[in-house]
Amino acid sequence: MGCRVEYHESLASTNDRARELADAGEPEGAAVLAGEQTHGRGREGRPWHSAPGLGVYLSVVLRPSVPGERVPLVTLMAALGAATGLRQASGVDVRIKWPNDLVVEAAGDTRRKLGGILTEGRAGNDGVRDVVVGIGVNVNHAPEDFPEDLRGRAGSLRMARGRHVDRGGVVLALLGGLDRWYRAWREGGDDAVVTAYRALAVDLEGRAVRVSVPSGSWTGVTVGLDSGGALLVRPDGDGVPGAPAARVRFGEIERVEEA
Ligand code: BT5
Repeated sequence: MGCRVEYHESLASTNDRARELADAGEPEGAAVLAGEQTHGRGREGRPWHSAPGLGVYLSVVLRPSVPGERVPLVTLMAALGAATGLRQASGVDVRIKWPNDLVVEAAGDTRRKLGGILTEGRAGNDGVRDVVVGIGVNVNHAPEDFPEDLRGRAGSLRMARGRHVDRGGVVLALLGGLDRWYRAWREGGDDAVVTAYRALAVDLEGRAVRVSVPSGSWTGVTVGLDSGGALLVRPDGDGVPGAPAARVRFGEIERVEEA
């Protein structure tokens, strides 16, 4: 990872630039970094607030030889790589909220999101052609650096650790973590990733959640993560004993108060 790293002071989105590099035939592991993004994005076109000079905005080109249905595992692999790298580099207890959020638990049951993963894959004639993995991490933000609507739920490594964190070190830790878990995935398969992911994830079991997918939203209780990386959720009101849980392969999960 990071065999070649391209740095830009400002980009619309590092994922877009990495896509261009993939199109130009750059090798796997080529990376793009930006000091700020003017149109940083999350999943489903949601915006990613990318303040200049405070965060890390990184995208990497991957070319895994897998069928399209295994691309969601890339998100889990990258979240795991990012979380392990950040834990090592900062000492902060970074956790993963399924599927792609990097979070820290703060005092008083508040949880703050300090990073996220955006995976964009493209199909070729024979499986996946390339995948761009984008990682955004809030590094040295203070609460007032976030727009008002994010202030109560966004955090940074600095807020969690109580002092300034070197962004260069964060970049190296992210590339190192990604490298390690991408290799582990290719050599050990989905199991290796899913097992380690479970150990760092929050709310995988016994948590009342709202599941939002493009077709609508519903509530239930989490019962685990299956071997393919899908979240298992038992829908509320599902009174049939032993009825199988729903397999949620993508979507948005929010905690809800238990009735
Ligand atoms: C994500 O999406 O969490 C994926 C974010 C990926 C960003 C990286 S930066 C490098 C690369 N280039 C890009 O253009 N993107 C990637 P999602 O799970 O959809 O979460 C988006 C939601 O997170 C927003 O709707 C906000 O509620 C919240 N959010 C936005 N900016 C945030 C920030 N800086 N910190 C914490 N939360 C934020």
